[in-house]
Amino acid sequence: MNTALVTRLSADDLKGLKKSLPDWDLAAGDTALERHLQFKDFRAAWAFMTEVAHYAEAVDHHPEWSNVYNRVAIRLTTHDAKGLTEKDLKLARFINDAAAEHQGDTIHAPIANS
Ligand code: H2B
Repeated sequence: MNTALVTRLSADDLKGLKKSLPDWDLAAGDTALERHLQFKDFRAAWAFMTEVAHYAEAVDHHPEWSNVYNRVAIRLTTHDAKGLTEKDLKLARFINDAAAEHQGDTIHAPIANS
């Protein structure tokens, strides 16, 4: 296992996240990142999720997420490290690219299935 990847991010790393990942919010006592997205319709949301799912499976790092029609709520954390690691940042960047490709907009909702 690549230990550098499972080392939790430092307090300084966390401070930089507002700038490097502006669409994401720190959650769960700084142990997770969250992003809420809205797509044109279910088809677009599902296409986005499919792309992310294939990537997650390939890198063996999986999002906690839920979907209601055109909305997707995503939480990233590294279970093995009980907090945020580089793996979450990498997945967040991939998700940002996939969301842009599928025209997802950031929404501010407590949870997608509320
Ligand atoms: N995903 C996430 N988000 N965190 C993990 O710690 C994790 C994972 N661990 N996907 C992986 C799978 C682990 O359970 C397997 C055995 O490698």
